[in-house]
Amino acid sequence: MLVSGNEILQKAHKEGYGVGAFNFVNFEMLHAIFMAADEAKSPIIIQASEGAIKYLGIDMVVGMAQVMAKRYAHIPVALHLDHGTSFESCQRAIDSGFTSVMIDASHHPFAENLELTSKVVAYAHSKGVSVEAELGRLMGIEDNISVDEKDAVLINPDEAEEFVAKSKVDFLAPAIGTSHGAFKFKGEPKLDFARLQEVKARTNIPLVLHGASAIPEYVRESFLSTGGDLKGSKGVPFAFLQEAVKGGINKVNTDTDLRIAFMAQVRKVANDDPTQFDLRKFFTPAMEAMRHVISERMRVLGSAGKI
Ligand code: TD4
Ligand code: CA
Ligand code: ZN
Repeated sequence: MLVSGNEILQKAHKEGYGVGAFNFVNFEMLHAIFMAADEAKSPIIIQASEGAIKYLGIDMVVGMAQVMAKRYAHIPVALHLDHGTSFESCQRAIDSGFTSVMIDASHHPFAENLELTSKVVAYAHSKGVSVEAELGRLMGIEDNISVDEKDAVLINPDEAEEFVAKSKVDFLAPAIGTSHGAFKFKGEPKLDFARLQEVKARTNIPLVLHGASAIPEYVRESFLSTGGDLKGSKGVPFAFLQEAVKGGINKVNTDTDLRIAFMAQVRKVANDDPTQFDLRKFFTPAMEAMRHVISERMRVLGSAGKI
């Protein structure tokens, strides 16, 4: 049975470890996540973006998640809406069987973000569903943040304290310098850990790291060696992920690493045998590579062995 996000993240918050929140867009990704959780004995959050919901249909997203949760009944798992853009989107997810939602209104002014988040919290909590909100902005690679600009883009700890107290939100995603995708940093990786610690101290709730893919060297290499192009790519190093967990991060959003690991194997099979067209011959090694990346991440974040 799917459990609420709170059930998984309150424990992680108290015991000081990070739980991977892995995105899926098909059965193969979902299966790889569960196989990894089973192997590493780790709780999981499985999440779908609005794009994934559009691609699969919301009934398929929830249906597959429920079947897998039942098949792996010993694994604590929450189904989370990633980057919900409106009250209606969150409401639809909740009514369809999601057990956790994110309302992402961080591009709105503080007061509007607070108002919209509070509205989602009221509805979600009446149904036993947990809510994540975001403060600050994820930085893109083009943004060369100067010291002055930093306070305008990254989370403000005073605001975080007020936001959490007033909205009663369950989890908060603080912008501390990550961005989505494969191109996270222009120069050396840099995150604002001091700001993170301040936000944790002021809010004392589970915090969420978006844009947390690491692009480990062997994953990059698996893609490059099949003729793939990842020029300029840079992820969040494992040591930074661990520092972030120490600083109070408990939910670690990971998608790009899974996509790259999976597609590298699809490319490899296509290169190795141009006559191959049995889908299973592509997807079996792809799932296997993804499973490996995920179970390794569970050990890095400290969620391995927690069930
Ligand atoms: O929230 N996420 C996942 C974003 C998924 C986007 O899905 P669509 O393409 O359907 O919009 C993350 O924070 C993942 O960060 P990562 O570092 O893995 O890119
Ligand atoms: Ca946002
Ligand atoms: Zn995200």
